[in-house]
Amino acid sequence: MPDSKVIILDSTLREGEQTPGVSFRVDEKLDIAKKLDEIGVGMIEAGSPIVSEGVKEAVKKIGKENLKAEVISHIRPLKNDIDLSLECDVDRVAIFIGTSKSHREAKLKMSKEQIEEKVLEAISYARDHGLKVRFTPEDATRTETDYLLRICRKASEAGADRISVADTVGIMTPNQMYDLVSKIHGKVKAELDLHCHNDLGLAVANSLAGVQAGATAVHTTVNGLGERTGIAPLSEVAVALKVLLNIDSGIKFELLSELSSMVERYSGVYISPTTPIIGSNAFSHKAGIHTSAVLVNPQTYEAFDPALIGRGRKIIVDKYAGRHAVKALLDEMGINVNDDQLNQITKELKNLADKKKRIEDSDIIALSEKVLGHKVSGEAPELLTGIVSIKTEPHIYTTNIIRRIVGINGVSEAFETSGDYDIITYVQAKDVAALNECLEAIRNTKGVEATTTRVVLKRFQGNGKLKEESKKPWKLFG
Ligand code: HCA
Ligand code: CU
Repeated sequence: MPDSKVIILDSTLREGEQTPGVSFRVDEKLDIAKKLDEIGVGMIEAGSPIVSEGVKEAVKKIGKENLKAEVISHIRPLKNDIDLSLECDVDRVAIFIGTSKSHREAKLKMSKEQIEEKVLEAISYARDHGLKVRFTPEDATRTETDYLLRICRKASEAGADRISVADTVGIMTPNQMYDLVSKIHGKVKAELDLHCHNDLGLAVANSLAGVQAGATAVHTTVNGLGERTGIAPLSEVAVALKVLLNIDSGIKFELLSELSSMVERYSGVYISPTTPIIGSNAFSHKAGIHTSAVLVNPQTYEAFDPALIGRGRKIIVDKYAGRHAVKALLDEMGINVNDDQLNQITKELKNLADKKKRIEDSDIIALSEKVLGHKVSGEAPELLTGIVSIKTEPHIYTTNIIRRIVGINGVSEAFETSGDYDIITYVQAKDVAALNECLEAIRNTKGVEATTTRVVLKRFQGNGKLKEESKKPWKLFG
């Protein structure tokens, strides 16, 4: 386990697979586990082997992979579940059982004492067989505090070196979480985990409050997957810990987007552009007042520097754009204008944007040529061209996927094709970073299963006699 102040436990493979509609294949689980290990997660909750043969196989494969991260199976306090975990070569079992009144009475039909006995028995059995143990009082945040403290203390004394404070239905406020974790922290020797559900959108805030009260691990899933509205997303917890509390969780931030895309593809659950940290809009600035300030000092409208996670900022130029943003874009394109010309271009741009959904670089060039009265294309920076071959998921219509892809900035043309790949697109970008951003957007498109990209080094043209239109993809603008 990395020597970090707060450990991230990722449960994409267990809690995440409890998301409605999500089921990972064994090879996908192995891919995700390896990526989680690479990104620096300290503990991986790989699944509950009792669920199915497939889950068991995945836990076993991950258990035998020799990852740096601790591999955990999530189980009931039953001898059989522990035996299965032993077969899977996991490092630790997480033994969970409901402790709140409603869980005791409606679900388990067991008394407080019976639950306690079962838990302690299971902990001893697991410890006797060389397993590390975490104990999770499920629905801890709705469990009577005195009983919660008692069962946690006894579990800790029996050999559970971690206890998970499970906010199973996400009903805590950060202040309440802080108070509860402080109480347990003061009375129990075991290290504390936080497992915060997001039913009221407070999972990240509650996790941070729990850390401030002394917890040393936070449970997350990639993209916030999980039962109902999921649990705290890995990227948000890791970056918020660093940016707001200056706490290192050992996570390599620059890999967050890649991991998120992988899990989007394997889960079929796609994040919104407004998702913090990894959403496509996270560092875009649109309103004129914002962009002009950001161009002088990005701090004015950014919570943190996007470079922290290996991303760049984006200035959106459309009807909300002011002169500064337009000037910055024109500068980037190598188009020189005086003040009057800039005003005129900005005005015409706003008119155009009232009619057109998306403003492309080609629109800016056309407007500039109109206002300046001469060709500017020659002054535009040379573009990188990529040819992207795309495999799509069989259950989504290719045409629907193409429609989404042609809307991506930088995609100049797309073809539905026969053969190995279903779609071929040409993409053009001003530099490698922009090309990557475009490729990432393609990979993140719903229905895209896999992509292969070739960057064009040299270009040769045929005589073009039969196919006049074949020149089009290579025309840089318009
Ligand atoms: C569940 C239980 C759990 C357990 C959390 C934990 C919860 O969904 O079956 O073990 O830390 O939310 O209580 O995910
Ligand atoms: Cu949960």
